[in-house]
Amino acid sequence: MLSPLTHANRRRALSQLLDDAPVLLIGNGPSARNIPLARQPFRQDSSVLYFSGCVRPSAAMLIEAGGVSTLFLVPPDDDDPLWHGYTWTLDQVRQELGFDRVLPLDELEARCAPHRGHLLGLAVSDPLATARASALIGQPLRFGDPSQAGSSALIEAIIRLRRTLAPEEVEQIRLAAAVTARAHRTAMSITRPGVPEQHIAALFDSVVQAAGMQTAYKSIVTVRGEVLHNEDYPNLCGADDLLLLDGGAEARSGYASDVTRTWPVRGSFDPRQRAAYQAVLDAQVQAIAMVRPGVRYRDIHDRASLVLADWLVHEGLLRGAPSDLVERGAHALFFPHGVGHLLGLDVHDMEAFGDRVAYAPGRSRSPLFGTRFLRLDLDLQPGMCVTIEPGFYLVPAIFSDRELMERFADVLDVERALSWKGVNIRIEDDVLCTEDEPQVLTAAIPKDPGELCACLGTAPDPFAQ
Ligand SMILES: [Mn+2]
Repeated sequence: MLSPLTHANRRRALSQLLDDAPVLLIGNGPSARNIPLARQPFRQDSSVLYFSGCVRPSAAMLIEAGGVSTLFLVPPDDDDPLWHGYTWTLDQVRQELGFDRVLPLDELEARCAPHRGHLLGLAVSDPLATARASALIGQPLRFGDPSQAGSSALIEAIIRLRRTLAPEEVEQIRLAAAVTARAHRTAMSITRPGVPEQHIAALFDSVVQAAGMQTAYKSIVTVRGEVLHNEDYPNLCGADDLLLLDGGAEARSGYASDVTRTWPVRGSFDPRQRAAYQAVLDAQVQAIAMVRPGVRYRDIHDRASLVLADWLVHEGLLRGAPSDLVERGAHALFFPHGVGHLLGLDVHDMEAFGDRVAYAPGRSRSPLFGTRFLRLDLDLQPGMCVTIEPGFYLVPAIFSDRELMERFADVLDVERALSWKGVNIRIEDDVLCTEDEPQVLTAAIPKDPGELCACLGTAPDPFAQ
């Protein structure tokens, strides 16, 4: 976890950026699974976490001039020692988290009253917390709608603070990445024909949980990698299949990791799988090498696209000059998503605030097929952490789209393309932009084909009947 001093410094920096305007942040509340007592796993809102380190449900924070900060909590219940074995006091939390004051949550409205009309606030994923914040700041708030995500000045200040990571934040991603590496290697070790996806997914998640962490998002573990965000595990691994695993641990402090590897179930690639794998790997390695200060992220996306287009022409799936094909977006028939995104406390960091986070002023999403899913187009700065994740897929929805098929009829060999069905590959690492060489924070997870295959099928499936 990060120190109380770090959080206090962040609150002071926020106040300074906002010329001492008062800020109200209300965190997520508990969410019931079925009966009130049985709850969903709790995840604090990332901005509340960033400025407080508080992982209790139903916390709120008022930051006043100079960064003077009050935390509001629901006080402990008299029966807590009976049911939970311990209790705590508001003053203990004040010392633990380094706040100027900690008060009962029901004083929030009274304490905010003097700032009426001036408070800045945010929407969070919990609708009740968002409604309460909306009433207090006097402005409509709606989570998931970037135009109603909160007070603009506050969001701009948070983006400025969160967009580059301090060394202690990078250290947290490294902690998550170390667990992610263990989980990926363990998943590789039980992969062989006949193993259910469900077993590999359960084992991956259990390694993360055994380390005291949660996964940063629902793990994708699938032999149908062409479904980009496939979250079900109904299949058995077939001998000729590639298994795609997109999964990452989240450190206890909230910082995420996000890694994809793709490997052959049989334990070795067939020639076509190997060729496509090498093309995606070449694209990824060249893209990673470009993660340097001042480089426009869109150019990294284009480089990865060009490497893939070059190979697609070589294999006869596309015809024409690779650079022309990329300009037209033809490569996106096989690589339909962006090459990556920002990473931090959120796996797509601050995505709830919309494109103002990851697109520089004056830049907006390209309307072009494929490139419109590019989530990031900033000039990189030291301290930014990004993913680099090119892929190659045969997506049925693309090849049954008549408009796309007509548009690219002159450059696409449909029959040859469809003969690659089942070869779906993504390779993803978390990369830190530094003053010089890029640092791959997830380099411990094998991706060199030889090293990768040596990790496959080396252990029994612990869930086998
Ligand atoms: Mn990702």
